[in-house]
Amino acid sequence: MGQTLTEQILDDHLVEGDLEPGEEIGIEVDQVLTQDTTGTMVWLQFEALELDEIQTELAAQYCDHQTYQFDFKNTDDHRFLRSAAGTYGAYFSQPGNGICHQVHKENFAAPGKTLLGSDSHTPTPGGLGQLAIGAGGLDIAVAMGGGAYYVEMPEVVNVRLEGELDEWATAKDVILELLRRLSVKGGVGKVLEYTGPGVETLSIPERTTITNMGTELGATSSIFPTDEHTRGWLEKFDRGDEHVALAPDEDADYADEIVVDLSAIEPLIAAPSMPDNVMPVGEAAGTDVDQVIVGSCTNGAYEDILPAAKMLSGQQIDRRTEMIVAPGSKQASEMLARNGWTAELMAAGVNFSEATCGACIGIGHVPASDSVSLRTFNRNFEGRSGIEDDSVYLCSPEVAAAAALAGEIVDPRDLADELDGLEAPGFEMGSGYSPGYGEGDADIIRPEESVDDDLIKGPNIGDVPLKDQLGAHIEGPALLKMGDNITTDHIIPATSDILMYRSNVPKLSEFTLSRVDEAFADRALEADGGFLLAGENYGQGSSREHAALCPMYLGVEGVLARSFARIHKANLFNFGLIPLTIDEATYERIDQGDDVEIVDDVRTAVDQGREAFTVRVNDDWEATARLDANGRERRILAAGGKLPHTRQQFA
Ligand code: MIC
Ligand code: SF4
Repeated sequence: MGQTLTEQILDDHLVEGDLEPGEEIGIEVDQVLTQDTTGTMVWLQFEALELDEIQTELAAQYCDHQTYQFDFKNTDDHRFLRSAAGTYGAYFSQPGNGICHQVHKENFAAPGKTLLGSDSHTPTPGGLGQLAIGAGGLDIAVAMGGGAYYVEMPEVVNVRLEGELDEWATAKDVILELLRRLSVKGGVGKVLEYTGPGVETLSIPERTTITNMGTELGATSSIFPTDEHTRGWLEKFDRGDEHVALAPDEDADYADEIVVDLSAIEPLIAAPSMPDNVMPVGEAAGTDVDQVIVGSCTNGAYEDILPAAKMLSGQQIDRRTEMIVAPGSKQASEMLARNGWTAELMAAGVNFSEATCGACIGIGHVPASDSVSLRTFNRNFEGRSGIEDDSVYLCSPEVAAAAALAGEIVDPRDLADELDGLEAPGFEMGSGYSPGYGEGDADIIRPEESVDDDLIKGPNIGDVPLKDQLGAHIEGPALLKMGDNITTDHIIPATSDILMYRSNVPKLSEFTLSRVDEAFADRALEADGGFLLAGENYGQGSSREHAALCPMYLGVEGVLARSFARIHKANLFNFGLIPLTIDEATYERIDQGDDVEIVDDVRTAVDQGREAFTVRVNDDWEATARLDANGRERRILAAGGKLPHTRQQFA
């Protein structure tokens, strides 16, 4: 039986296990990427592992999330990151050079290689045939030290693309269509592999919009085969020699097949406040729009912004609406400027942001109260834009530009009928990129150009807290009862007032779950132990390990949930918190404040590989909770987390 493309790449990198879905495999990591908000912990952990230099082929440190440096703490973080990259041998992308996924795609993404990144949208270069996976920071630190990355062998699903996109339909609508069909849980444990005759109709920026947002499906990764589009993209950056022909075997065996007829795709929109709340744009038409933003790691390429620029050229945006363009990289900004589009957009009334994540996590351009914001981003979780009760819609640049012109949500096809001369902009590849990270690139410091050989730690850079080894007895209150699909944005928000403490865990912990219950952190500290209680898909969204680290710091011992999101579950193990799965009846019956005791000798049960644990509630009734963990995860849990465990191993 032939192999899927995913299996081929995994096979090439396999160091442990068999490619059996559901079984754990260990893979060699060729490249790592990290960014400013997860990177500080990565390097502190790398330092704690007492290693001298990075062992992967390439490591890249980006400064992209908080580039406005509102507070010296952010600037201290950036200086620390530059010093760490220089000291240990990573490329350093300066603040303002762009969002990690876009800059990596331009400079380093390499077909057939593996990439591990401390950001959940790391799968973006899957559009170039790279097998890229998002993970917690500690997993990145260990991989940089030469350790394998362990992950459950995913099921590989064939997403067969047929036909060709019609006018006004875009790659963004393809991934929104998949979210509509599969939901934010639909990709958990899966790699989505795109095949079929529709593939060749999509350019690299279009493919990477799709692979980027596969994360919103919960997928482990998403990948396209390579072809002349891939070669052409690499050539634009003087990297044509990195092209590798990649395709699944003809008799590859997929776990499942999803057929998407591109010609039937129409303009879609994800309504507040989940990326899978998808509907045809027409169904939301007529809603007044206060703010429009085009950009982010999903739609921030030059080619993504170009259609909006063409639509707005010579026009004026509606007086009710503010519009911002936030390019994904400085390269994209430069191309817009060189080709005259910046001036066109400005004349139409658009404001420009530097190339940053910014507004995507509520840093700048926070919507007004009780207002509607339309964004070409990938996430619209409630409150993420920086204001509670926000109303954020996700859509393509075309739909965004149409709304800016009309002042309300409108199907661009209807607007084109109304407005004389508004034509479908189509998709056009850019030319005239400046070549990537070679000598003379002002914004990327190559390892050999480093200006640092020691870590520079400002007063905000703290230590990595550690947990004791797992003991025999765990008991404590159910500290907080939560519903389904709780995101890591709920657990540790990323807004600017909080983000500056990512390298200061004691301070950051004060904000733990504050979006759900402001009193949580105090209650947890006081209880000094206890559990979190949650519904399905607990911890979806961001890869931020702080969502496990901070509860650990507050004394939380474990999470009882109906199910877990992949990266967050790994982060819970990494910081020594026990993730237990419970059934619906048990979830319904436990109330916040109830006393929960694991009856078994937990340490022995974990060591012996036991799956079923008995929990006793209020000393009154009992239920079964399950620990779904392999031997490695159990050893990590027993050691009190991955850092102590890895130190033992490296020693
Ligand atoms: C996000 O989109 O939520 C982030 C901010 O990029 C996170 C990383 C972080 O929390 O620092 C992610 O996607 O992993
Ligand atoms: Fe940045 Fe938003 Fe992309 Fe996360 S999803 S990397 S915050 S642009």
